[in-house]
Amino acid sequence: MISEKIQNILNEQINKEFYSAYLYLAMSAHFDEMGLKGFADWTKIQAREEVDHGMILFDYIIERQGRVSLKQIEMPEENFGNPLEVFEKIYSHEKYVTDSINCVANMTDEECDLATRYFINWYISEQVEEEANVDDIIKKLKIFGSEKAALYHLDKELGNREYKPHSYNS
Ligand code: OFO
Repeated sequence: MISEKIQNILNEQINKEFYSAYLYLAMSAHFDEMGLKGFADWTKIQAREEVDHGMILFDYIIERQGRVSLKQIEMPEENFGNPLEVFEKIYSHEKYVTDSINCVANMTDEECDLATRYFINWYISEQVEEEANVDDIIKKLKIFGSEKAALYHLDKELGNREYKPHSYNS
């Protein structure tokens, strides 16, 4: 069984993951309006991954005989700017999520909860991957994001992303 402190922080993390899904969906709609279908697909797939992140936490709380408590999801903004501005917002959001996951890890140490510490390691690795992927796209956008032909090709490249359901052990 998990402690109340761990239960609370995991429930807060569920909310942050579902907010992330909302944010990426809003960004996807924004890209769609701009006619950037590949960017729209990439962010829509990211939204689905964020739902997976939330559901893994949801299932874990239940598995550990805790109580899931779903909080209100904040409304995301709707005006994100050009592709580089959107990805810079994504990067700073993911850094915020990384900090939040690190706080969960710290709390598992404080509570001597080794099972949750082991569980949260998956999220720590996932954040490393997410920040790196976004940084890679930001670098490309900084180099040639203002050239229409290059943006067209990047849009095609991002459109190749495929959704792979995330689960705790994969
Ligand atoms: Fe759930 O990793 Fe992004 O926010």
